[in-house]
Amino acid sequence: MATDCIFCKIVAGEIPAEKVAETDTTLAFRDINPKAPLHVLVIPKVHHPDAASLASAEPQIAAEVLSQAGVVARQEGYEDYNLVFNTGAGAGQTVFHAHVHVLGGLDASKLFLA
Ligand code: DGP
Repeated sequence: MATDCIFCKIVAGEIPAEKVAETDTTLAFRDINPKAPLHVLVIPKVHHPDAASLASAEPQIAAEVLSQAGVVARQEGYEDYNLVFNTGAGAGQTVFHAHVHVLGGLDASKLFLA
């Protein structure tokens, strides 16, 4: 656990969150500031600063995070969804504990990359 990491505190139960799924190594909870009809964050319980760092250090857990993103989307009723990994402050990352945004219900025609 990293001190002063908000997501480590959610994992530890020190900060409440609306959890939607949990495995031994991952936690999924609703984003506090949703940007889509479905907006869930899937995080590893272990602290790494971003998704690529997690994948380099613990590829098995990175795979579990990705797998859980799909599980959560389908559980919430979305077969089609977007996964976003903001990496670095310049790219909008504000919490430096690896996480993937699971976004459902966005208008695909309005996406940056569409
Ligand atoms: P990012 O910009 O990729 O670092 O996204 C971090 C997300 O985390 C952002 O969409 C808001 C969300 N968030 C920040 N603090 C909390 C919190 O305390 N609880 C929950 N549920 N979400 C949080």
